Amino acid sequence: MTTTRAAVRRARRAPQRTPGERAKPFIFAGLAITVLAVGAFLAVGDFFNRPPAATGTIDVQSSMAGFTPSTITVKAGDTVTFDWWTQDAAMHLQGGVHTMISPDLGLNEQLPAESRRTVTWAVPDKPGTYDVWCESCCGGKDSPTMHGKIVVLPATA
Ligand SMILES: [Cu+2]
Repeated sequence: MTTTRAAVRRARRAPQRTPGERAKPFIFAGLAITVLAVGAFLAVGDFFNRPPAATGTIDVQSSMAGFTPSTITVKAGDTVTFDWWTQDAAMHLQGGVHTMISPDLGLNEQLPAESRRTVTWAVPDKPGTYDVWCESCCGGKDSPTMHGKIVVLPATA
């Protein structure tokens, strides 16, 4: 009888758990790891998905962080080609486009969501540092983030 009572006591102290209940912490850990892995993948995805710029072109990405690179250097009088791309979805962009606007430099271009296009541009013979901005997302011209710089070097430089 004592053995039985002891067994009952032991059973009360350690409630029986089903295999499913025992697996719960492992399932949770697995889910947590999966979520972290997906997050990490999305965070570096921009880097891995970055398409290589065609030779002789200037790679420019538009995103919620503005232009990448934020400073573009060109030479007065040159004809340059931007290899311009974005991974942003239309829902984040006014009119479904990013824009590249610099009235002083004759730039007023649009880039549809999740796309890539080239912009061929004759750099005016006006050396200096110019403002370029995107008007169609994240506050547009009013947001410092949406501005970049275009440095036009003298043709002789
Ligand atoms: Cu934009």
